[in-house]
Amino acid sequence: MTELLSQNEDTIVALATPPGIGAISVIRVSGPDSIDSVDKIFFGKKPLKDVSTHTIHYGKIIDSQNELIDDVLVSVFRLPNSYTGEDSVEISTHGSPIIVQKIISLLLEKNIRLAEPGEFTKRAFLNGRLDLAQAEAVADIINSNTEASLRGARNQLDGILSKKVDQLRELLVNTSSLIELELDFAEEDIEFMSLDEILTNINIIESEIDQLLSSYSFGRIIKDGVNVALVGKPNVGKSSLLNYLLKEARAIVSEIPGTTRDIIREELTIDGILFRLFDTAGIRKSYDVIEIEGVNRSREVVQNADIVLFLNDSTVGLSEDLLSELQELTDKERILTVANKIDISDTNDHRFDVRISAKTGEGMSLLFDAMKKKALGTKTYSEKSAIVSNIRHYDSLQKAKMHLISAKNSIQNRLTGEFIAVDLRNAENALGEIIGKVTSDDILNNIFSKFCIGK
Ligand SMILES: Nc1nc2c(ncn2[C@@H]2O[C@H](COP(=O)(O)OP(=O)(O)OP(=O)(O)O)[C@@H](O)[C@H]2O)c(=O)[nH]1
Ligand SMILES: [Mg+2]
Repeated sequence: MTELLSQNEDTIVALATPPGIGAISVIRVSGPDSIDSVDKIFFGKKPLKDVSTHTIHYGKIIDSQNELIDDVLVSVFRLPNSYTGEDSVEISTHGSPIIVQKIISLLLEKNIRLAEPGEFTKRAFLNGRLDLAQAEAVADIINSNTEASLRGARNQLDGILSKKVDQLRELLVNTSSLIELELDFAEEDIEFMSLDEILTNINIIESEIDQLLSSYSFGRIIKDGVNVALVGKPNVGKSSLLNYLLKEARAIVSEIPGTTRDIIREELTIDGILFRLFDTAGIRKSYDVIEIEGVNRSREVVQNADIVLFLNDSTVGLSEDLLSELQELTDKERILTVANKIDISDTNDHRFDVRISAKTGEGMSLLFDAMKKKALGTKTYSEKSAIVSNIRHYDSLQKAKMHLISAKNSIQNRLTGEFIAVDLRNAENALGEIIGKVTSDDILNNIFSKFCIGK
């Protein structure tokens, strides 16, 4: 498959570094004509066609009018050990958009076309350099903005999820092929695997899938961050807490209830995890149209939050009416009930999960611990655990699980091997979608169109 694809593909070019002015820019070329084409505009000690793979060469880029465009460094990668699995060249130029534009135009005249978004990585996938989950991890790595999200994406690029999925697929393949073999020998009445053994295998696979599914809430939080709604009655200190966490006077704080009207959104990283904080209007009955709109927005934020940080004034006590309203708006498990202003008067009401002072900072580390625990759950994952962080993978795992359940039903209902085998094959295909053993053009286009050009 590798050779065929490499020979049929066009040669593509794109700027791989961010557009604009920089110290250097890197232009990436990949495909069967890449070395020959660059040779037509590059003049160094020797032609690139004569250099070995993974070497760097100094030379000049000169156009057809003999004009010097730039002196550059060119890296040459020959198939199959390049990023894309094809012959590739990377041209490092001075970081001027004009130089980049001129060099790309010269290459476009040499039987090369502009790359589509993600096309280099798509070729890496098609040429077997990466599986699909790993290719998706490349995008996640580029987009990661916290240490935790980078670590998660790295784990996926290293193939930890892929390996797990592949193992499960293999176990399914083995099981279903034995059932199919048995069908071929139906006349002879030979049993290759007992129904009990089949059932045991299915149960093993199903419980592994369950584990992967349950890692999703963790994986998603690691990758995308946590939405935290700061809610409560007016004047309890929501904006004061936001300001304390951000270490700046971001939101207006006053002793007048109803100070905050609009949603204020800010990001905060705690221990490498991204928390997206939403300060909201204090929830109360109001006759002011603007405040009413603000309160409506507060409720919306609650519904979309992963954590609802329900702040109370400890000098007043827990707002029971608001707590029951919040419990109707969101899952009870998401609510963190917090007492604020303990510098004035502390409380021993055991219904508070945490007690803090947004003024003195007392209790903050306990608040952070509670937020992390709410966000990540109590289950811990090691660096080597397979973790699902992509909704596409999650959906495929659920599909696989559904087919396994259907296979178990077939066994229980004493249906013939054909039925069980079909369910197992379907489950196998669903798992295959994750790593790209089974894919459609739609899936691929959908994944790679989200990449940037040049990746
Ligand atoms: N002593 C003390 N005062 C606090 C604390 N937190 C907030 N305050 C005061 O409480 C008042 C209200 O604080 P805000 O942060 O504006 O309260 P809010 O919940 O954002 O109020 P709204 O935006 O009106 O809903 C201000 O006068 C703050 O200085 C605290 O921990 N201790
Ligand atoms: Mg406020």
